[in-house]
This record gives sequence, C-alpha cells and structure tokens, in this order.
Amino acid sequence: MLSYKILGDQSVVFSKVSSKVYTKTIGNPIGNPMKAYLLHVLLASVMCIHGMCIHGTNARCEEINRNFDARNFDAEAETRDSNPPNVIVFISDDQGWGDFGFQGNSNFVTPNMDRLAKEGTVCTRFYVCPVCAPTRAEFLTGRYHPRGGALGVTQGEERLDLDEITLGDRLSRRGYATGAFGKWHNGSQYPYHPNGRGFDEFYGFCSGHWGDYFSPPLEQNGNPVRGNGFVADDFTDHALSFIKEHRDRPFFCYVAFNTPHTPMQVPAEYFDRVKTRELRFRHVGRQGEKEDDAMTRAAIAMVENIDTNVGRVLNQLDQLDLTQRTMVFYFNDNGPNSYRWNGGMKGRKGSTDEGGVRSPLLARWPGTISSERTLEQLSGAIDLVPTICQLIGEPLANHSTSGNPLDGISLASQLTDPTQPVIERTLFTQWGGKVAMRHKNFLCDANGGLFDLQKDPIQSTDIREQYPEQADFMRQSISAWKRDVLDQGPSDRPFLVGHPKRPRTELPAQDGKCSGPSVRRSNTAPNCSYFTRITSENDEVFWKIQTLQEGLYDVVIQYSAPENAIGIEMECDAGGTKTKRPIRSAFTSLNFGDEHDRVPRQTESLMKEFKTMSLGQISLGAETMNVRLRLVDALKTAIDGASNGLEIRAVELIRQ
Ligand SMILES: [Ca+2]
Repeated sequence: MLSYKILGDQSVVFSKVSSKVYTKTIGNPIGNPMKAYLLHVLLASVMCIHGMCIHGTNARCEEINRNFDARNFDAEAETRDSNPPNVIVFISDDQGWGDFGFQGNSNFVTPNMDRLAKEGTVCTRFYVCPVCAPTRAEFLTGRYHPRGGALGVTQGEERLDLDEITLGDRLSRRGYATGAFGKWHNGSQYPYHPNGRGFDEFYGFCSGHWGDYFSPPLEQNGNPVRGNGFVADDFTDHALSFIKEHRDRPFFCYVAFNTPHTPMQVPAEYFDRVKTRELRFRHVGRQGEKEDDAMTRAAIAMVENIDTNVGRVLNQLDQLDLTQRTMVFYFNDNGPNSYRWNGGMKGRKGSTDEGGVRSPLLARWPGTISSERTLEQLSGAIDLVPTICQLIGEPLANHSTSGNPLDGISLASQLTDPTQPVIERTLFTQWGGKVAMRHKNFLCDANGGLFDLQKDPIQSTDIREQYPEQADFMRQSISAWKRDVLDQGPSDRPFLVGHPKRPRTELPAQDGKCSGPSVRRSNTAPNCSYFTRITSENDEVFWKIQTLQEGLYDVVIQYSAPENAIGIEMECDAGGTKTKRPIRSAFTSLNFGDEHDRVPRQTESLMKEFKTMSLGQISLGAETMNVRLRLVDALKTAIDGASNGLEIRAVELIRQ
C-alpha cells in the first residue's frame, strides 16, 4: 500500500505505509538435531539473501548480508569513469528460447543475433518470468516482481510501485541520456509512465499489447502520435535517432520490441521468405500439445524482422565508432507464445517450467565481456541492474541497504573473467501463485517435483525420492519465499491523475471497468480495448482514481457515437461532482487492424478511430474516488446491425 503527498515545491513523495519485517521461528520438524541445525542455517542463508530474517539468527543474517554486499557491490571502491560506456538493452516479446539461429534451430535465419552471441557471452541458464510485465519489472529493478507491485499484466496490475528505483533512474542520475522505445507495460499514467521512471525519452505504447502493428496510434512522451510503418522498424528508427543524437555522451537505450507477441503481423518481405521454407525443427509435443504451422511461420518472420532491426543498431554503432564503448544485452521476456521447437523443454509462455521462463542472455562488450563463450551460471533478469551498474562503475551499496534490497546478483565478474567460479544461489519464478525454484542443477517445480536440469532439461523424471533432503530444502525455501514475496496484501492502487509535471492524464478503457445490461469490452483482454454497446442510463464505465493535485479539470472523452445518440447527454460523475454535455455530432469508424493478421487473432481487440469531446469542467478533491461516465437517457433505438451504440476509448482529465 502506498501513500501520496504533494510537497510545497510541487514534488510528490511516495512512501510505503508499512514495510514488513518477516520473522519466523523454526522448530525442529525433522527430529535429528544436527539436520535441524543445518537446515536452519541453510534456510537462514537463503532467506537473508532475499532480505528476510529468521528469529534468533540476526547476527548470522548480518554477516551474510555483509558478505553478499561486499561480493556484489564492491564497485563502490572503483574509480568512477567520467565517460562510462553506453548501455543498450533489447527485450523481445514472446520469443522462445529456441527461436534463434545460434541455438541450432535452422528454421530461423538470425545473423545479427548470432553475431551478438559470437562476439559476446551467452548466458545459457538465464531465467525470466512466465509473462511480460513481471519480467520488465524484474529487469528494471533487480528485484522479484511482486515486491515492486507488478503483479499482473493488465488493469493497472502491471504497474511498478513508485518507491522502486529503476535502471533508468540509476543511469539517469549518473548522467546518462536515457531512452525507452517500444512496449513499456509497467504503468501508463505519470509518474508510472516511463518518463517518470528515469527515461528522458519514450516512444511506443504503455499497454501490454497493441491491436495493429502498421502505423498505429502510439505516444511520444505522453503525447498521442501516429506511428510510421511497422512498429518494430519504427521503434528502431527512434532508437537509432536517440543513439545518434547522444553519440557524444553516455546513453542508455532500452529497446522493448512488442513482437513476436500476438496479433501476428509482419511485413510481407519477411513473411514471404518463410511461407514455403522447409521447417526442420518442430515442437516435440507432450499430450495435448500441437504445433500451429501458421503461428510458427509468422513467429519466425517476426523474429527475423527483429534480427534485421538489431543489425541496424549494431551497424550504426560500428559507423559511429561506438561499438567498443557500448555494452549490448538481448533477452526474451518469457517463453514462446505457441508450441514450436524449444529444445523439448516443458511449458511455454505462462509456465514456470523451463519452456516458460528460460531465455538466452546475450551480453556483448568488446574487450571486456568475453567473446565466443557460454556461461552456465544460474542467472536471471533480476541480475541485470547489479551487473550493469558494476560494469559501468556505478556504486550500488547505498541502494542495497535501503528499504528495497536487490534480489539480483552481479554477473560482472563471471562475464569478464572466465576463471571466476560459479556463484551458488537460488532463483525463483512465479505466476498466479505457482512458484518454481532453481538451485545448483535442480529445479523444484510448482508441484514440488524435483528435476536435475543438467541431465534432464526436459523435466521427464521426478527425482524427489532419490534426493529427499534437496527436495525438502527447496520446498521449504519456496514456502518461505511465498510468505516473504507473495504475501504483500491486496493490490488496490487507484490510477493517479494530475501529477504536477503532467496536467493531462489519460484513463484508457484498459484501466477501467464497466457495468450495465449492454456495455461490454471490445474483446476479452482489456489491453488496447475500448468500451462498446453503451445504450442506456444503466450502462456505466468507471475508473478508480486519486488526484495528485486538487483543482479544476477539463473532462474530455474519446468516443464514437451513432446518429441516434445526438442530443443525448453524457454525464461524468467524479466523487459526486458532476458535469454533462449533449452529444452534438455522430462519429463512427470501422474497426481496423486485422487486415494485417497472418494468423486470426483471439483475444486482442481490433482498433478504431475515436473523436474527442469535452464534457465541461469538474472540481476534483484529493480523495480516492470513481470517475463514472454514463448516458443520461437511453438511445432512441438500441443496438442494431449498423450501430454498436456509444463507444468510449478513454477519458482525459486535464488540470486547468
Ligand atoms: Ca511477453
């Protein structure tokens, strides 16, 4: 739970109302005193590393934390480089572990990803989350995603708590120019918006997915803009401009492609070359798993488009003579979005099994990060904050002892020195309350099964009975992790309106709710949806908000309306204060987006053009309230073949 406070200097302070200190007394559940003691010490180590304390072991905790900090954050002792290296991080969306040429999958032609792999180090045991927003949160903060409130992928649950420090914040404070391009997916309204999270420049969309990939409506630094061409090319164009503009100073460029996430759209030049390609690598199916050939071909084409765009960035670094002083990272945000070749691993996107969360991490920094090397160190997206900060000589010690300790460890030594020993650590992944843990070569899956990933990467044989102590240790560690990380209490954060730095706040349908006999979403997944079939005074759409600055606000709706809505009043009710205006002009547009689908879409909404209309002004206090929109009277004729009634894409609240 967060509290908000506006200070006199117009800055906004966010603080956690309560910070939980976990205490737990461990008894002697297994009878044998020596075993119990060893278990106690082992659990204490694990829990302390994850910021927890076991009652009676505080001294041990402090010692472990001191060692942990010293091991991972000794960058503080390094001399600060006045011109630190540039940082580029690419994330793809729903690309699988097997969707690369260098993984041996000849279905894919990815010369630029292969080049990164060859010229750098490939972390082969790198883990992300089962879905999009949590992985982005872990990458940005170095902390397990539930700690930062990024609990879901839509309706505001994807938001990263405002007391979290992002990599953008850290590098911005260090003097880097910072830019994010593509799919943000960690909150839309400022200061959840990337511009409020350490990124000077943002171009893309904040939602979890988008309905059209060809010149769709996008935003730039909070302002609506029209995209230019295929989104991945467009995002790369902006990244290239950003890099060129900041070539003479340190920059951090975060390129978060939204492909090959559905809807499956890609320019013809990419699709045509895979339409009839012989695909030699196919999904090795378990019961009920069937590969969809059209999905696989579209995914290949979309990944090959990403590869071309990665190549454009690498070529520009070469041309600007920046390659030697730029570190580049590339990884997937989760497992593949369909059954396709994935090394036979179990699960896909959404699963905490290997297929859902394993990604290669490509890391290149010529002359510093080893080239032509694989690193088997157990690692994850949570490690990139400490790793990058150590590589650029940015001290982390202060952050590590603050209220938000990091979960990740620095891989800097392992990436730069092949003689470094493997760091023994634990790594947890979760989705929907299901938690899996990795430790040494072992995976304890969400059902308590134990697997040796070195001998059995496809999770075919449960060996918990052969290794009862390891299985017990991992199950107990998972229970402790759940209590520490998942039990954060209910998430009921209102959407923030009217930050002093952003007078205009847009509340899109994806963040709202609806009730009534007729109103519904344009599709089941809220991201990128709009509300449709609003026909009577009993149909209502609403958003839970908190105003950051009290005062008078213009209320503007983004709507479409049939002829029979003209003259009917639309009312906005915010905490009992109301304003209303008659609808003066009809506006309807056809749905669009699916004309580019290579595979019929399922849950993604189509897109539409909408018109804006002012409902007048309203005075908003500082309390949490619902903003409600409804018609004052019913439409003269209800839904018929030609009309979907009134439709709402968003309401804008603009502070005067
Ligand atoms: Ca994803």
